[in-house]
Amino acid sequence: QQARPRRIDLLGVATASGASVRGCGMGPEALRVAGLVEALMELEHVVADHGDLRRPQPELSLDPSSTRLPDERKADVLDLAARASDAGLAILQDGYFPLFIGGDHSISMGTISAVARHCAPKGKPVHVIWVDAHADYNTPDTSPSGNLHGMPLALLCGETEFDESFRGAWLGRIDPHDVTIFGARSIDREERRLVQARGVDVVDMRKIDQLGVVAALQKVIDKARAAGAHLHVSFDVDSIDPAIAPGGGTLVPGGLTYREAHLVMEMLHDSGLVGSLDVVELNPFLDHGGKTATLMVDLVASLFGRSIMGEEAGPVEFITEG
Ligand code: 5AB
Ligand code: MN
Ligand code: MN
Ligand code: MN
Repeated sequence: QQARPRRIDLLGVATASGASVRGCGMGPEALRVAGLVEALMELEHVVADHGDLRRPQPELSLDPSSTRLPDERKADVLDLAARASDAGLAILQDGYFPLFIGGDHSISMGTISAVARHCAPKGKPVHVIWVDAHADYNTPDTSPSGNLHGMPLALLCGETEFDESFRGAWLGRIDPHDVTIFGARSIDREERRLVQARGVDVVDMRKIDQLGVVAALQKVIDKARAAGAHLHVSFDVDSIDPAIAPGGGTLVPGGLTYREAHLVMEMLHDSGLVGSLDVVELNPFLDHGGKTATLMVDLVASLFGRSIMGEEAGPVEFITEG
């Protein structure tokens, strides 16, 4: 184990190819402008910014009015997922903490693949906490929209309704039992059937309302700790209530409050189990003066040890190699 300061490797994936609403390709830059690197450095972490992966010719030939999935968009998503997976794997194998910033949520096909590929040979279990208004467990067959940002979990969990073109060497696998969807309040009918059939743990907003966010999250942390798992946090900005996080393309009312979201990050920090993080779906074009970007920077800072009473409170260790 290794105490702070920690080396955090930032990798942007500047794409909206998995979404029908354009703009979240600008997410990585907005997070930087909002002070992401400075916030982490202020906590005495060392940050290495790898810049952004992007398609060779951004958005040039995409038809913005098309909501079904054109082949070109799919090719883009797969290309970026493959590159994010390889880059993320290299960061993990160097023993550093990969902080992936999106980009739409299809990038997690690659980022979580990296984690799975890193952990599997070592026999290290993985637990994914998917903080999101949505379940993102559609397949091309069940999806009402055809948008790949609604499908990453199903792909990663090995649903068969994906054609062979998805199955490159970059694709890692996770067990549906090692996934917790946290904060959900909009799940499609067929998608819900699939999630239930596979035994994915869904902590929906009603459960959070009833149990309280602390008890709800503690169960997830306890499960990950008991398994000795690498905990990957995939944080979709639309998990937060749209009133305080308007910068997203698929907003749903009734999300996490400011304090609930911070408490989630603070508790995840204190758990010492988190080994990788995605921050996705931030759409600066829809944001109000950087409000959502700034909130996300503050939430990431909470995950990396910022606390109201100073840096000493609670354990400050993350899992490391070996
Ligand atoms: B997000 C919807 N379930 O599949 C679909 O923002 C929305 O990454 C997906 O969570 C939202 O199109 C994807 C209706
Ligand atoms: Mn999502
Ligand atoms: Mn979402
Ligand atoms: Mn979204």
